[in-house]
Amino acid sequence: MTKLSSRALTVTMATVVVIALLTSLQFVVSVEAFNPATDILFEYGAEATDVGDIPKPPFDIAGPTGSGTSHGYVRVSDEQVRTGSKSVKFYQPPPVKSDAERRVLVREYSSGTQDMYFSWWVYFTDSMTTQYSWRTLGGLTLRYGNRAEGAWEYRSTIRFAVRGSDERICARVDYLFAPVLSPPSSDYDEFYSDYTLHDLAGTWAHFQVYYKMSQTPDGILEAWINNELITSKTGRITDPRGDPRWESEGCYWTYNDFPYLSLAIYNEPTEPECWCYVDDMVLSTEKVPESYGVE
Ligand SMILES: [Ca+2]
Repeated sequence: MTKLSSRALTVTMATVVVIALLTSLQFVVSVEAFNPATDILFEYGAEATDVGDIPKPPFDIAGPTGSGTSHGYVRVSDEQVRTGSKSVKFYQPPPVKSDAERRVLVREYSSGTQDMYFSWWVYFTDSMTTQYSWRTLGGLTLRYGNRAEGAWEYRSTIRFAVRGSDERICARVDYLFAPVLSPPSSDYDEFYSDYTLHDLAGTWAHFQVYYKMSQTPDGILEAWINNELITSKTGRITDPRGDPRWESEGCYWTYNDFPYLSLAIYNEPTEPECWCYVDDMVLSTEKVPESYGVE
């Protein structure tokens, strides 16, 4: 009886050891999946730019876009940082805002690839929790079409926005050939997270999206907040060249044949003055872990 119990105990302990080994192996593998030396396509943590300057190396857009004069800006700041001593401040002035002032954003068109993650951290201030409106926070976007004025007709996206009277953060997917202009896109899904702007105000929140382009039904669109998966759309065509409309409508790319990164506060002209901070923006061929910061 004693011998049997001892054997059972030994087997149990061996099982525990094996499970522990497997768990630690999995941990090692998941950590090693991200190698900054080989996986990073683009990163920016504001450390090499002077406070008050426009973020460098240059984004294709860094600041207000759209028409009208603007007192809004995107500037390097030392007021709130996640890593190092600087971050990027997005600022919108009080109402009534010009078109330019309600579109404060950065975009970078050139560093991507057709299978990549975009990771960034945002510090929402209380100034952003007093409002209710549609608001783009950022993500990855493909643009294409056949219009003479730069092929802005269609988009496919995986990005974050804010919705509803409780200012809930959601991941929004625009599927292939979603119209950019009127009529508004109808071919999209929004996946609500448990987070509201109010929940996240005063903390650094981690956003990450994954866009795997494919002309056959094995494309992937995914989004996480603080490493919590908000949506995972798999088994879809995610490259417009895999859709017959690419040929029939004579489409071409607006920028490149891969998604571009964008970050923004983008809301209505009547919204109050608001600002937030962004740090540690990374485009990567592997998922970026929570512990990574841009030196
Ligand atoms: Ca930084």
